[in-house]
Amino acid sequence: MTSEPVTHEPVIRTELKAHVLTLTLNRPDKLNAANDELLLTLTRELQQADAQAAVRVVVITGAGRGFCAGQDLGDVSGRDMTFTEHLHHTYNPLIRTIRGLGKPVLTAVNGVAAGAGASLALAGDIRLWAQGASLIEVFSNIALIPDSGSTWTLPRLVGYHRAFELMALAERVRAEDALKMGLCEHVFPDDTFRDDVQAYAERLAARPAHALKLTKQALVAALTSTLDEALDQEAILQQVAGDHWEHEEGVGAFKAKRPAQFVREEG
Ligand code: T3D
Repeated sequence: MTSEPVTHEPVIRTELKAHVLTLTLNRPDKLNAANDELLLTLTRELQQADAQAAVRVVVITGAGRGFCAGQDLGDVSGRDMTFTEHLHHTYNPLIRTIRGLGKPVLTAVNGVAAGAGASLALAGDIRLWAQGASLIEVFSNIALIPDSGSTWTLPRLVGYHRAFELMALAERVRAEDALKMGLCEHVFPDDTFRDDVQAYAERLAARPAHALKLTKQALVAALTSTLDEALDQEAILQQVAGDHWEHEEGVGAFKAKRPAQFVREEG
C-alpha cells in the first residue's frame, strides 16, 4: 500500500513581487484566527524582510473571507502560559516589529478584523481596506481587555470616548465608516482588492526607501515626544537623509526635469 505524502499548508504564505513582499495569514477556515505558530512565523518573516534589500514594502493580508479573527479561542485552554506571558511572547513582539520595521508595512484588510486581528489591522503604517471589510474590538464579548496595541492606537485615531464605546459595545465598524473615522487610508472594491493593493504597494516601493525609513523613524518618535524633541530629531535625521545618494538623485532628477530613479539593485 502506498501512502500519500502529508503536505501542510503554511500558516503564513509569502510572495515577493516587484519589491513587494506579501505575507498572507493562512488559516481561512478560522478567519485566520491567530495561534502561536502564526504569530511567531509572521514576526520572523517581518524581521527577515527588514534585512532583505529586495523587499521595499511589506503587505500583511488574510486568506479567504477574513483578515484575522484575533486569538484562536480553540488554542487557549491548557496553555502553559499566563495571559501576560503569552502577550509578551507573541503579540507584543509582533506589534513592536511592525512599528520598528525600517520599511513601510501595509495592512490590507480583506475581511473581518476582530480582537487582536483589529489591533493588527490598525498597526500598519498605511491601512487599505476592501469594501466588505470590517473591524470589531471584540475583546469585551469574552470579557477581556483590548490588547496588541489597540488601547494605544484607537484613542489616537478616534479619541478616548469613541474608542471606549467601540471597545465596550464591540460594535462592528464597516469600511465606509472606518474611512471617515481614520481607521484606514483607502477603501477598494472587493473584486479588485488584491490587484489594487499590489498596485498601491508598487507605487510606494518606487519611492526613496531610505528616506521613508527615516520618515517612519521620526514620526514614530514624534508620537511620544515634545515639539522641541521632534525638531532636534528632524535635524539629526535630515543630515542622514541628505548624505544619502537618494537625495542627490532626487535633486538631480528635479534639475534635469526627469523622473527620479530611487530603485537600485544595491538598495
Ligand atoms: O494571550 C491571549 O490569549 C490574550 C489575547 C487575546 C487576543 C484576542 O484576540 S481576544 C479575541 C478573540 N477573538 C474573538 O473573540 C473573535 C471570535 N469570533 C467572532 O466573534 C466571529 O467569528 C467574527 C465576528 C470574527 C466573524 O463572525 P462570522 O459570523 O463572520 O464568522 P463565524 O461563523 O463566527 O466564524 C467562521 C469560522 O471561524 C467558525 O468556524 P466553523 O464553525 O465554521 O468551524 C468560527 O468558529 C471560526 N472562528 C472565528 N473566530 C475564531 C474562530 N475560531 C477560533 N478562534 C477564533 N477567534
